[in-house]
Amino acid sequence: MKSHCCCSAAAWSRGLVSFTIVATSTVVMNQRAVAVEQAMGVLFYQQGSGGVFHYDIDVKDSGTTSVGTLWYSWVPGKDFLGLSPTNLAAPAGWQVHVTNTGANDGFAVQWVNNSGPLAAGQTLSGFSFDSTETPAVLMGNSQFFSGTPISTTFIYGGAPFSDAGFQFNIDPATRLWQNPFAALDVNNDGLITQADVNLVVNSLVASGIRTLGIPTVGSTLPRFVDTTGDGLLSPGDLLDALNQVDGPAASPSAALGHPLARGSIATAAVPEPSGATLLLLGGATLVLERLRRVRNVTSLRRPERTARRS
Ligand SMILES: [Ca+2]
Repeated sequence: MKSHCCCSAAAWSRGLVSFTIVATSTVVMNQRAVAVEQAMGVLFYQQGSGGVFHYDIDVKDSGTTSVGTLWYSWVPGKDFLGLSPTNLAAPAGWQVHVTNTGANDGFAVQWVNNSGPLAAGQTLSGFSFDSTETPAVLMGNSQFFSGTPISTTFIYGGAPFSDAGFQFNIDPATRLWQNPFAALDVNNDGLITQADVNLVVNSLVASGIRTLGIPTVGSTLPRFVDTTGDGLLSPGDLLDALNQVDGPAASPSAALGHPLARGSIATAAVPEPSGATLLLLGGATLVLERLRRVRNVTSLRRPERTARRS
């Protein structure tokens, strides 16, 4: 009996443990099953002629569901832009049109996907339009609905009104030359590679160290060349890009001698670089070396990098 009792107690105990595990798993599964419809975006702009600005939205699906509709400057029943945008464009697989419900309503831009929505975690650009409304105006409130920001935006997982939607704001960019979702992805292809380093080097060679200012339509500079986000095209941008491409195990000196880095400088230069550009590149490299030494001495590298080198 005693033994039987012990077995019963053990079995009961195992049952309790099993029950606890099952209950815990159910909770975790329920937590995982909760879908999050969410997005974030930035409105980039370039100044054109005649007071026209070219606007381009970069949007990221920051939730766990897809994005099939992007409706800028809108909530159900209300459109917030003061003027009807022109020169509408859309990424491949998306259709675009302006929405407006009458004289007492503003305007909005609706993009709807028709070939495969934006997946969770992915980013997409190319949602663009032109307008004579300035970035400062688009940063403010609607003239049609006081107190509501023009930047108010909605997404839906599929077609418009296909679910509850998610409301957020897409404001004009404050870092006009920096990739908002991956600062080192200069060419915005979703990867951080030698190609990004090459773009920074090319830009330094072609344009020199300079203040970037407001982008203009037709500018030949890469849109996201300012990896540091300080509004300058400088060797600091090159330092940022090289550090990432070289990887965590590279020492400062090895990084400078990295085949990819040297190759980029050699092959990225304009066909016949002038003495001035060579001087600039040399200066940039010296500044880069100095910055690297400072970072090394002051142990600014992340702890895990130091651990991997030792
Ligand atoms: Ca890239």
